[in-house]
Amino acid sequence: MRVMTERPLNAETPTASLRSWITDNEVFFKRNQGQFPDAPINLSQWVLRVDGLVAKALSLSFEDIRRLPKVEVADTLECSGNSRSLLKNKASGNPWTIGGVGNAIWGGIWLKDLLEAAGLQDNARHVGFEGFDKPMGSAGIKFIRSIPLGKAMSSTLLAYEMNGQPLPLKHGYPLRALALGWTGANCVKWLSKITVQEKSSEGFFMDKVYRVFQKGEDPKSGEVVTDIDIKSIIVEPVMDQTLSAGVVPVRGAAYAGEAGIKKVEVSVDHGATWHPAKLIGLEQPYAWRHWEYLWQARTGGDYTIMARATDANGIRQPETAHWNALGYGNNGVREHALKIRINA
Ligand SMILES: Nc1nc2c(c(=O)[nH]1)N[C@H]1C(S)=C(S)[C@@H](COP(=O)(O)O)O[C@H]1N2
Ligand SMILES: [Mo]
Repeated sequence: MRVMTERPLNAETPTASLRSWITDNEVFFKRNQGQFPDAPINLSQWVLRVDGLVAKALSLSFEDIRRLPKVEVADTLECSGNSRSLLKNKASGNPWTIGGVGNAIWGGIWLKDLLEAAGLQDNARHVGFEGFDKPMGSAGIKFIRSIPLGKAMSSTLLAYEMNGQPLPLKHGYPLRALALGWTGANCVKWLSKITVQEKSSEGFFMDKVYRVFQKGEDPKSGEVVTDIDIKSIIVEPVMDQTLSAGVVPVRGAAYAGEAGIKKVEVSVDHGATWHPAKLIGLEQPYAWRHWEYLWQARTGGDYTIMARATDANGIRQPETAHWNALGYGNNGVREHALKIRINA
């Protein structure tokens, strides 16, 4: 993996590992604001508290969680800051290239089942999540996030398995939230408490970051980063690769959060003309779709390859990314262009 920082651990999925539909747990990108526990906590001591605007607060053991109906769903998880380093205008934050993303099959329970067991009060509007990782840095702020009740009740999972294995320590053992199709920041790891609230949560991780704003603007005036926008990445060939003339497979993945993928097109002439790519591999809600275009490269020279995806609602990736101060959601077609050389 390409490690950007060791403490806290921030590392991206290697490009070669983005070629398979399932991203192996070992190479799945790791994004942390704080220090995760050194060793798995003792399951018999772990408790999940559900409180706030509920009829009856709950304290659940891991066994209680395991006794609820299990579901397995695919979800492509992407960090809000993925592809930040590819922006022409630099934005501060971890210098992700394209590897702040991965796809896994997550096993767990629907958050809805827990919330229904606790019973919602009439003024319930948001659901807050708290993890037990240790805050880092002088500010010492806990990673607390909330999502709107609608998302919590419709499509949010509490996962204890990742690709058929117990949720790995670095990915939130023993239990994490997954707001399906939403960026990683909405998916709190090492869950200890779930609180039903009238208002969204407050604090650094809600108000200062994970919002789309321009330099000089109050971060809080910006929209909260939620659903992942339509995007495609090229995973084959790679930047600056030299290839021989002939059939050059161009392959990648496209994803759109809660929406499906309608089509992907590829250009090998810097965006002048576009060719339909073939959608390949598995198709599942909330999961990326792999695609390929078999390019007949006849003439030697330098080429710029680009991919652009359109989601099921007909929304196409922007030609260039919508810049914002923290560089979130870079899904620009040009920002993801590859330069390669063909030898005749
Ligand atoms: N408790 C806690 N949950 C967290 C974080 C964190 O620092 N602490 N980071 C978030 C961010 S910004 C992302 S992108 C995802 C990354 O999940 P992963 O490390 O399993 O890939 O976890 C999210 N959940
Ligand atoms: Mo993130």
